[in-house]
Amino acid sequence: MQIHVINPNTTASMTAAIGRAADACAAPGTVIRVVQPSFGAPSIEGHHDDVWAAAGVTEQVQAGVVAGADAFVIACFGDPGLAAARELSPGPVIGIAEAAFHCASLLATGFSVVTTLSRTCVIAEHLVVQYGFERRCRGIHGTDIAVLELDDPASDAYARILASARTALAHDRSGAIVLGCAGMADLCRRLQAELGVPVIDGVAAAVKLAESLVSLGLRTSKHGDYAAPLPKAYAGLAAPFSPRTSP
Ligand code: 2AL
Repeated sequence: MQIHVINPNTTASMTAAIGRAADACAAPGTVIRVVQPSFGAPSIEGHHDDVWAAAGVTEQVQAGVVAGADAFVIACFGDPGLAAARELSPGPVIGIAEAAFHCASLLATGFSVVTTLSRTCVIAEHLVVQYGFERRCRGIHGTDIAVLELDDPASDAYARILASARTALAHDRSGAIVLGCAGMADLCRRLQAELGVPVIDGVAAAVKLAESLVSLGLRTSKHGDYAAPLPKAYAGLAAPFSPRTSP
């Protein structure tokens, strides 16, 4: 099976790190193809970045469908473009935030999210409500670590994330930690060992859920709003993204 893992930002080193995290958890027989959009922001840290990331995701899903992807993972914690990607793809599309919320809820009655800049907390908060996890998510903690700091081995990001997770566990009545950025994937095991509670990296969670759904023969429902977008000619900058024929 072929899973396309989309890093919605344009930082190649982060795309490579996400690819390593996906490869590390993929089952034998799963081929991971890690891709990034041809345009957009170097990191997704706000609503404006998010809009361009969503468009970039649709670019990569359109290309991936043609290339024969069985499933897609959107490897950014805002799950940019998730619903649009599900319209475009016959196979499952899994966002790392939604995947992590589901996995955390199977392991603890409540979870806390530890994320990057405080300004991104509201994006996670909106997703919690949209996905119906209000009763499970007990707190969302910004660390004020910029996404690309996570890419820098010399930064003190690990220590700050660990401290924030300890605060969350002490005050939120939560039993698990969800990591709120794809760039935190390689910190997951070490954090879990030190914290002694389940720590969920959405990239691994999404890859394993995508594999499971494909193995079960399950695909995105095309009955209703995830039906293929109606064919029409988009104008200007959006013209190359015009939906043509149903997949
Ligand atoms: C992210 C993420 O996962 N990738 C990115 O560029 N921004 N999330 C976040 N909360 O900052």
